[in-house]
Amino acid sequence: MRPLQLTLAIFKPDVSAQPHIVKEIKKILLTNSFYFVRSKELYLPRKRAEEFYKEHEGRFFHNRLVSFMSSGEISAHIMARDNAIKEWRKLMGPTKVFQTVHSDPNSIRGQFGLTDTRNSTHGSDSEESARKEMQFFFPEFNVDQWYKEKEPYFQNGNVSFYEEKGIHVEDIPSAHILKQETS
Ligand code: 3AN
Repeated sequence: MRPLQLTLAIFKPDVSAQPHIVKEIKKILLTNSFYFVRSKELYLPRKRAEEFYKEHEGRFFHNRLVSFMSSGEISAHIMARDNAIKEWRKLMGPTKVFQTVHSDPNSIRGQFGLTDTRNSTHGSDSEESARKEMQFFFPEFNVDQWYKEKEPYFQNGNVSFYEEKGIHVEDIPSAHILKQETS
């Protein structure tokens, strides 16, 4: 079996301001076999938003985009799944909401997007950008170590979802816990 793929998902300020939509999107991810590996809520200062969207510098929507992304709380999530990058982008739907509401009404952007800028969610578009983006939001997260130590638990479904933290954690065999407790 091929290893699970990691991607970075962001719930943008339009979504984060609406807890019932956050809940709905999390449900969509969980029912589509995504694992939450790490999650955090944060405010992105304007400078950091400019850095994150550096590739769009000079585009007509750039200022609007960075103002929006630093206008309120967001949440960032490291997600794992087979083919996670493509599957998450498929669930999100195309970028431009005004078209997506017609072309892909059941997608996340089709259902919850407000405008082409305020389009609910972000998803990395390649393995290279996923790595960069995970590093941007989770500098403490070591991708290679995760693949070595944790991926097999996720691959085999030996993980449980902890509501409180909003992430999946590996099921540690009791023998292992016993060993930890007695050593
Ligand atoms: P995606 O998020 O679908 O990968 P990108 O990377 O082309 O799309 O654009 C990044 C973000 O810039 C989009 N999520 C959206 O918020 C904003 N954006 C892109 N194109 C437009 C546009 N034509 N008008 C307004 N905002 C846009």
